[in-house]
Amino acid sequence: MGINLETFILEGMFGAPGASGHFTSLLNQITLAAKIITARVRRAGLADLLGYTGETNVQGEGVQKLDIIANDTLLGALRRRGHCAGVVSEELEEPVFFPDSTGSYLVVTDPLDGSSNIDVDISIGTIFGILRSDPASGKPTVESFLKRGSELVAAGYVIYGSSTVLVFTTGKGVHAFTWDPSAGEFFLSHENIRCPDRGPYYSINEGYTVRWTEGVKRWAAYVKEDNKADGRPYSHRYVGSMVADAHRTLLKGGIFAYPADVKTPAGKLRLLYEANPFALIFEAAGGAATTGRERILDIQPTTIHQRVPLILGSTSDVETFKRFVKDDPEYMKKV
Ligand code: AFP
Repeated sequence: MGINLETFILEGMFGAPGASGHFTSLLNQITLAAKIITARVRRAGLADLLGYTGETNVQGEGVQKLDIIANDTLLGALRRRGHCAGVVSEELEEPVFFPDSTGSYLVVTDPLDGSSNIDVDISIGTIFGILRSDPASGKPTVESFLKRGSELVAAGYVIYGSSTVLVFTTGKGVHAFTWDPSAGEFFLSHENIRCPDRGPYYSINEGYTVRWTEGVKRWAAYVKEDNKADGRPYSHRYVGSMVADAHRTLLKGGIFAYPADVKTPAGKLRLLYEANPFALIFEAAGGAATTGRERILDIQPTTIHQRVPLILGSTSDVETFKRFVKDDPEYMKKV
């Protein structure tokens, strides 16, 4: 019989001397939310859950019904056992605090990433990161969330793809669990994932070529050159759901890039709940994550919905990208 996620988490807890069980319980609640969201995603077309609500979120994007469902499901699960003191969600302008909580954990999340792909049955996902709030400094505030990614105690994502897979790390190993709908359990399917050192895919929105800085243009030309010795040209893949593009990159190798460009020097993706969780996962799997200039996990956040250029993947592919933008004066230039 396979190892289910709950057993895996519990066994991890028993191996941690002095563990209170709160962290394990919190992870279990996130798993519960993932099971509920999976069920909703799988029934979306049947249950009239698709389509826009007519509202816009803090990023000015259309809010879809499943976005709201995923957000409410996660908040409900996290509030339940009192281990989580507050949440920053992509869907909410301000953090949510749970005043009754006695817990010392904070969660950052994009409850449903890639939601413009919902209506066309393309993979979407949930991203989460867990921080520790310092109980000695009283009730958490907005500032409590403004911590470097290197301070995350755990991070993970759930991809709702051809199967549902939950991937998480506490910063050491990266493990994936595949949802078995007939058993109603996540079973360990990939233990100690290692991101290959290079290639064979590059993943970037090629439609924005006109906005790229010279360094990014030269890098994109380089990965498409014919050079058998180092595996070029790379194949292009771009889903437009970061969870799907990053999941493929983690397992197969290569590079995912949502770089700075001349229109958006700060990039599009969000530091706290998109870039940081993936950066922790990639580094724990032997990969890398950078803005092109700086290691993602070293960035001191200043606001909760801050955006950041994000390049992640195989270490040698990320290094190559960095070389191309190193002396590019336009890259991340403040306007
Ligand atoms: P949506 O949630 O609005 O679909 O955005 C998805 C996303 O944040 C991320 O998952 C993708 O990698 C990226 O945006 C795609 O953005 P572009 O459409 O600009 O390439």
